Order: sequence, then structure tokens, then C-alpha cells
Amino acid sequence: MIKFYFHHTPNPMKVALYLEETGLPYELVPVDTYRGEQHEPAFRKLNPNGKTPAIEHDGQRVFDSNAILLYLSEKTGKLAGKVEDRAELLSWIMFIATGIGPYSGQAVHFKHVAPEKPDYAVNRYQREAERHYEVLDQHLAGRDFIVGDELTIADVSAWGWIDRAPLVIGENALDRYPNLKRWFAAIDARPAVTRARNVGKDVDFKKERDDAAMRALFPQNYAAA
Ligand SMILES: N[C@@H](CCC(=O)N[C@@H](CS)C(=O)NCC(=O)O)C(=O)O
Repeated sequence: MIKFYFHHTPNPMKVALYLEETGLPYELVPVDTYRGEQHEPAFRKLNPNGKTPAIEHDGQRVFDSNAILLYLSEKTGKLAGKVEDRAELLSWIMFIATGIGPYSGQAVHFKHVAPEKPDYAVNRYQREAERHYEVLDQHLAGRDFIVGDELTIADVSAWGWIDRAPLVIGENALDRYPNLKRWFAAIDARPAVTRARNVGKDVDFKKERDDAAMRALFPQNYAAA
């Protein structure tokens, strides 16, 4: 049984979609990051980086959304893609893990969360997110999936952040990226997405991004110099 440490934010949502898409049995363990539960010693043993998601499986901890997707797909063979597409899969997973994810996250941070919103930072991260969207858009021309001709963890991983495109680059953001928009609509219409969106719906996660939440989420910003 997989223990899935979850908060309803983009990186854990990728794992929620993977688990719902594959039907692997799992136990949900909510981690309320706005309340600082990611810093509790028991959770830090699972993820020394203090972020969601993490999983435990057969006594093994795995942290970081893309590591979890790679681990589970290797273990189970589900959504792993074809052997001959392995190099493409690894390339696109790393593109998502090191590009789409971090630039999207920083764009959201500087546009919506940071107390000050410096023009340079807003511009830099939004433009880099847009550049990554453009790369993916061009790749998806004439394709239904990011890798090969079937759903893989690359699609699952990209969905987590492309789902937040309006927050990352603005309302109707995908209109400028027709292939990406078509791909996203197809993935988003899958029944597993509806189930993934319902994961943790009954959990009373803290919603207010008040001072205590800001300190829980970004403790390093408040540390003494
Ligand atoms: N590279 C990590 C990033 C994880 C991450 O940033 N998780 C966010 C939720 S999307 C989180 O737990 N934030 C709470 C915090 O940073 O304290 C991954 O892909 O799993």
C-alpha cells in the first residue's frame, strides 16, 4: 500500500492524477503546509526538503513529484511509456521538473504571493514560463501525448502545472499555444482528472495565507541574517 503525503497544490496533484489514473491503492495523508506540518520531524524524515508530495511504499520513502512518478512507473510499469521512448521520456520529465515547474512556481510567487512584486522578477519568471510553454506547444504539434503515442508520466507531470496556467501567465493563457491548449483539454477531460481533483476535498486544509502561513511556507524569508 502506498502512503501518499498530500496537499492540494500542483506538485502533489501530479501524483494524485497518477494514482487515480493507474488505480494503484493508496492511503491519503494530508500535510497542511499553510499550518507548517511539512516541518514536523516525522515528515522531514520522509522529505528532508520539507515539501509535498512524498510517498512511502514497501518501507521506501520517495520525495519530489517527478521522482515519485519515475519510481512508481518503474516499479509498476504503469504509464512508463515504451522502452524505445525512454530517452524522450527522461528528457521531457527533466524539462518539466527543471523548467515548467520552477519557472511556473516562481511566476506565481512573484505575481500573486510576494509582498513586493518587483517588475524584473515578475517579467523574468513569466517570460521563462512562456518560453517553456512555447517549446512544449511546438513539440505537441500533430501529437496527442508528450512522449510516444500513449499517456505517460510526462503528460501527468506537465498537467500539474499547465492546470495553473491562468495563475502563471494570465487568463485565457493557453489561447496563444494552440497545440498545448488542445493537449491540455484532452488530458483534463480524462475521468481520472475529476477523481484527482476530488482527492482531499474532505480535508479542512487552511486557506488563509496570513502571516503565520507565510512564515510556515517561507521560513527562510524571516530568518535572522
Ligand atoms: N520539486 C518539488 C517541489 C515541491 C513543492 O514545491 N511543493 C509545494 C507544493 S506544490 C510545497 O510543499 N510547498 C510548501 C512549502 O514550500 O513549504 C516537487 O516537484 O515535488
